[in-house]
Amino acid sequence: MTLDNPPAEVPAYVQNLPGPRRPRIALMGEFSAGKSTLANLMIGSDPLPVQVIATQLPPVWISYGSAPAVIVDLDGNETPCDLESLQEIPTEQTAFIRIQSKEEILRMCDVIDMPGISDPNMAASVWERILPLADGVIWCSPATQAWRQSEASVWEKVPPHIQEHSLLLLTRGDMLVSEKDRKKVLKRVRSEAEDLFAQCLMMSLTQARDAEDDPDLWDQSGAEPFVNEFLNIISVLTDRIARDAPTEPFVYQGCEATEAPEAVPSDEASPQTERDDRIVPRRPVVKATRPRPAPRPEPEEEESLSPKFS
Ligand SMILES: Nc1nc2c(ncn2[C@@H]2O[C@H](COP(=O)(O)OP(=O)(O)OP(=O)(O)O)[C@@H](O)[C@H]2O)c(=O)[nH]1
Ligand SMILES: [Mg+2]
Repeated sequence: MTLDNPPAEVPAYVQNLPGPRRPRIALMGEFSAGKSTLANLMIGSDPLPVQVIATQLPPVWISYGSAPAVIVDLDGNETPCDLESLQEIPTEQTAFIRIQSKEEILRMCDVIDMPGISDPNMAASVWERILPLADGVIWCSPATQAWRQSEASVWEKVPPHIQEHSLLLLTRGDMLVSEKDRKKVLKRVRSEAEDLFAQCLMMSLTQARDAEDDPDLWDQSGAEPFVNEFLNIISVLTDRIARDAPTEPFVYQGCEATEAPEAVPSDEASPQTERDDRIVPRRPVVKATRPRPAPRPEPEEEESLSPKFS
């Protein structure tokens, strides 16, 4: 299967996916673009190795739950996966590694951390066969060399129904020297790629990761607009899946979807709430044991130790 040649039948490795069906967001981009850093930032518990130079990982599919990690091969067979010794995974025969975690964001969506698109040591088929299972993509492209021709030529093959629920995220915003440079790069990339994504945004993943209880650093990182766009996409996809689930291919065949996707809590305190079921990002929240710094724009009751996306 390739992007030009989608599968005629539901692949074996999809038939045993545990329900419920949630929107699936694939993190894609070139080698070292920040995909795993973003996955860890979104999920909040660092389930993924970052910058494992010697290791080529197959797609890592992260969903809500507590089952141990497994390697799912192309026939749908599952074998236990030791996350400490990922080096030995034969990527050609592997569909994906499945990890479960009980983090809040995973109640809203599955996250699929993909290998780099132009990794010379890994066949493109390793990610191409998983991409059609995604509902949307966050494409990471380093701001210092954003949106190269090699990225554009892969993206143009991605089906429009995935493109329209996708974001182009320019990572490493902190590596550009000035605000003027950041605006210039964003303007250039938007002029080239705006029509191919729901939104193009820039942020610093490392600043957002390090923001912890520092709302200024969180704002400076550019994370807030990204979180809002991301949550909008999840909201749209959740509605669509609820509507289309009975007829959708690749979904429930062979697995029981006993539980409907969970309703996302609304923020009753927010005056900007446009819809009753609108999902609202959780911003960095001060640890309960620490003194609170300056007044926060939208205080939240929930405790959290790090910035999260839910
Ligand atoms: N300064 C800076 N460094 C970043 C940023 N995002 C990621 N990095 C760093 O870039 C390196 C690679 O990040 P990864 O998240 O492993 O990249 P990846 O896309 O998962 O890489 P592969 O899976 O190997 O393709 C790590 O050292 C990150 O800390 C950012 O926004 N700013
Ligand atoms: Mg990675």
